[in-house]
Amino acid sequence: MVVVANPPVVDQIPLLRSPGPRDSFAAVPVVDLSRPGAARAIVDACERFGFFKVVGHGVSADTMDRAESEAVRFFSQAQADKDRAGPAYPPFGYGSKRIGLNGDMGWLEYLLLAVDDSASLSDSCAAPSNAAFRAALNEYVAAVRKVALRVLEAMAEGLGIAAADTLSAMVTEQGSDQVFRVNHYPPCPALQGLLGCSATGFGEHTDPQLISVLRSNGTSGLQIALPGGAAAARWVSVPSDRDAFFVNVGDSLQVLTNGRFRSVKHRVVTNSLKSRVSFIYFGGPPLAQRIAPLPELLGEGEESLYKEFTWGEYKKAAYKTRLGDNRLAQFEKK
Ligand code: GA4
Repeated sequence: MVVVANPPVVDQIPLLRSPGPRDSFAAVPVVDLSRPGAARAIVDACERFGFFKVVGHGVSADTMDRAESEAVRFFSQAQADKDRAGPAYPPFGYGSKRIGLNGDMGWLEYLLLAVDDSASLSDSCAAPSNAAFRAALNEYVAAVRKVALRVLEAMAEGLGIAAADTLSAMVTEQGSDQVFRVNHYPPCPALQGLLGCSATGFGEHTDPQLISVLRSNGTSGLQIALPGGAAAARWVSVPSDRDAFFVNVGDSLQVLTNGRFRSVKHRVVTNSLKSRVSFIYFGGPPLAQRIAPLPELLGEGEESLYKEFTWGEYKKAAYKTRLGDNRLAQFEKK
């Protein structure tokens, strides 16, 4: 009898060219939230890249460090203990290597967690069960959410929208769909030095929500695609900064601004020597929220580039796609 073994998981993870010094995106826009002019700088960065770095945010290093060290402790447990906190699908908890429901794989393990209306991890998900880890994450989530709200308010201001809370209210309303993700990318020694390749940590994609706010432990790996116009997009590495946050514009915000802000394509490449730990807060609206260009942003005679949809419809459609698919395409008016 011939037994065909399943290929090892690592063989199912696509390879990427290892980033070199010349790929570094030194010109990443930096916005100091504590200074006047932040709103304009944010709008400019969202129009050019859909991505920027935030400093002057006021979140204490303690809050970040505590959450990070608890996360490191969680991921260093035996596999069987971590598996008890899963699976991530459905609905939330621990996952490893498999991303989404349609076959995407990455060299990572993660916790996918729901955030409730009061900005805490939702009680509906018991994982993680460790009280100190939960407390540290709750403190971090409350702080990062405030940063997200300040950023959304600054965006509205910079866009000249009269009601300052037009965007931020979408993620604070009752039933808003906020998700928190803790990612751990172990070093991937199997590929060290192999033809200049690294394993994909998290494959290229855009985020479906309004905005995502990311913080990592200082290990590089995040790359964004610079818009190339007619040419192919160029992937650049974002220099890591453990004291800063990085903000991605998501698909929903692209639609709300009728394409003025661009939802940024990004991915993570593994490091062959160091672990990367990242936290990402995803600000999404309630499921019933209609996602359509804000009337104030439409010029005279300007029409929406998109068909009408609700966040619930978009999310449902998103979970039928592969990570790298263009999820907005099916909602574009032809
Ligand atoms: C990308 C942004 C967030 O990480 C996420 C991801 C989600 C998942 O990991 O379950 C998705 C992905 C993300 C978009 C397309 C679908 C859904 C995996 C996937 C293949 C939590 C989210 O909201 O959308």
